[in-house]
Amino acid sequence: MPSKKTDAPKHSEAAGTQTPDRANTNAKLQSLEAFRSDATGQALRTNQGVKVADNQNTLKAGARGPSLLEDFIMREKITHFDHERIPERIVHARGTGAHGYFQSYGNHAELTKAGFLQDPEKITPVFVRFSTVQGPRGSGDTVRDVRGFAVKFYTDEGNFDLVGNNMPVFFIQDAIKFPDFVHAVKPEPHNEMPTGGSAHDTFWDFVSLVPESAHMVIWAMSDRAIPRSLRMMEGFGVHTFRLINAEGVASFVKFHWKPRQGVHSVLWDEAQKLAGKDTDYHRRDLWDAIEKGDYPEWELGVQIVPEADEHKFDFDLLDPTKIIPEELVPVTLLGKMVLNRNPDNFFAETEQVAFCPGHIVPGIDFSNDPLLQGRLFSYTDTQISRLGGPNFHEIPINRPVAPNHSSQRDAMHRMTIDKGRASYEPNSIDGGWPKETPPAAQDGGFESYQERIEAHKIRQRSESFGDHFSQARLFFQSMSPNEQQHIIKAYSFELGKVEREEIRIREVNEILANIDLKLAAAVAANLGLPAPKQGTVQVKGSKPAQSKALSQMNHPGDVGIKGRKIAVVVADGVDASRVDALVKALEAQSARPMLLGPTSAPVKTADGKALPVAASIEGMPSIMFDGIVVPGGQGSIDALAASGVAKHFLLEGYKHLKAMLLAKEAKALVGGLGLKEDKGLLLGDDQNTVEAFVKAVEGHRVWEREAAAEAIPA
Ligand code: HDE
Repeated sequence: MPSKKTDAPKHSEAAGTQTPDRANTNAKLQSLEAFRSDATGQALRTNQGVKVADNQNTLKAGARGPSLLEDFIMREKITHFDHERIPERIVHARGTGAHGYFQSYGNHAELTKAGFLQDPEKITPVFVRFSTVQGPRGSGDTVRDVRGFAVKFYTDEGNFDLVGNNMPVFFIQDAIKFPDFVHAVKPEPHNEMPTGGSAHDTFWDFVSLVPESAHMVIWAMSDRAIPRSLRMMEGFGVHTFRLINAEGVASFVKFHWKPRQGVHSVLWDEAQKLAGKDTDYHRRDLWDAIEKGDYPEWELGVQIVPEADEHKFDFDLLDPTKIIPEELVPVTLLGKMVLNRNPDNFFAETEQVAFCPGHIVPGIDFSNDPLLQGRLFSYTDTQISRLGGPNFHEIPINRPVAPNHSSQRDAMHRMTIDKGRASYEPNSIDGGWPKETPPAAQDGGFESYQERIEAHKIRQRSESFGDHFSQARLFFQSMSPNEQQHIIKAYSFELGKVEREEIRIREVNEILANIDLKLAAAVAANLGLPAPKQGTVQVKGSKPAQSKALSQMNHPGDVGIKGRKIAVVVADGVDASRVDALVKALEAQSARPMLLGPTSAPVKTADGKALPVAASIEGMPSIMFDGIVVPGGQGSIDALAASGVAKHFLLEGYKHLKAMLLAKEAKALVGGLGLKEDKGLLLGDDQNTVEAFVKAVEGHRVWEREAAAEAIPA
């Protein structure tokens, strides 16, 4: 990976182990949260604190009589219930959150004076919210979409929100186009369809008319849009920001989150099935991993560009449709984030958390990216209607751990009781407090970076934002052959759902042909359109022409198979000792094996004992697992061979390129299903075969199998 670390890496926590520090860290973090409430052992009361004697019956005139208006207990309860919902987010409505902490790898004072990046001993609490963009709150987790990756750092100098996505670019270059883009991608206005996806006319109409979207759209058609897990996504700040050190020297930076779990996706067929079989697939995966102690970790990195090099690139650093290829500027790792605690209450925390790219701390500043500049306005504005007024910063999940005193007063839902009479500044009545703090090297007041600007007031797009295709081409050409095929299929699937042929033709001829003629020809063939012979614009191409960091194949992660879910499929007649040995071997690798039977009832082992299972194969189909194990015992194999559901389970696992380990007795079953032994379909349960299986799970999917798996029914 073309990343480099400053200071020594702090991977002291080996996969699956807990350091003694962890309990301490959690205790420290929770001591900052005096507002958590626990009702254990407490009386049920009204909102006015009155103890309730009967929570089962409304006050009535006689047991069979009418209800009485005077029942303040029932009215209070129902009134509160009637107002339980708040408006969902306009975009990113579907989300899931987790608490954790950030720790710097060293002192990065040469880069920034931000305190949380100065001291490797300092633990900064964080709250992260991952989200999809298009769908409403109740929509499926695995739809093809961009994922939000928003992190709130509760630093002791104030909150810093890094409100990013799992893709490093965006659809548009100027904030004024955001409502148009969102109206186009959201469900269509006449019938509110489709939920959670971009495969419809208005989206493709817009993006085929707006070539600046080409780069982001190809990311959205890639496997990045269907992550295997929220734990296995990269995160990006997208815009160029500034970091400023104590001497006032600024550098441009792009923020990156690199997951130690690797960057992995599901296949499109899996994504679609999961959306039906388990709408909550991603949130459940994150929740379970944290509950089981498989804490996901990301490293925070930056690409650093000295101010003097601002114009050194053949794209504009201020253009949010561009990446800086890592070959040109490697990622310097600054610290790590660990997610180690699930929220206590979804609404109070995940729903009420309010992010804003404008929440920054001394040592960090913005660039003039016109998309970022628009966002600085939008987020606070939207919180006011979503959370009911300008005091949303007082909701516990949004409160800074840094002290907060100002002359702001009143408004809806004010919770602070401000003492003193002077709610203005300057004042002499309250001794002049609270007072300004002049900027300083450390712990000073916030000071904006002084940038010299000499310009006309003008509505214009900079010419340096004009190249829309070079980096889309770079992306496509950096993909592995499997990934390229997935992209071709995604465009073909989505455009195949577009009703208007003129939109399909425009996308193929005026967008795809400018990205890559082979891509355009393949999609055109799938749509029954003629292949374009040439593009519509001159594309200068990107240097380098390929970038390794763009392909997921180059992000395997470094935690082995920790936290990977393995289905262990058993039936009556299974050999208990072989099951036990396999489960132990997998657990030794910190994987999560789960026993599945024909039903949820225990199976009977070959020696006549009852073996409990966690679920039935019908309830937990193979799409929910990373690997499949079928232990021996002829009776068990025969029973599975006679079960349509079990055979479908194995066929689907094979089709989805999963690693599969089957006992030797299953050879005939495997052959009968038309499955072929390969690097990831292994027969046997000796140590070497188990090791090969572990390796195959680590590889995420058996990519070599993809062509052979085409013939297997979906
Ligand atoms: Fe957002 N975006 N956005 N966005 N965005 C919102 O804020 C907006 C953009 C992102 O988990 C909203 O609180 C504008 C880029 C995330 O709560 C809203 C523009 C990136 C989240 C809004 C953008 C993002 C949001 C809706 C173009 C990646 C979810 C609710 C100028 C860098 C945060 C809310 C969470 C949410 C506006 C573009 C990321 C309406 C105007 C680019 C992760 O204010």
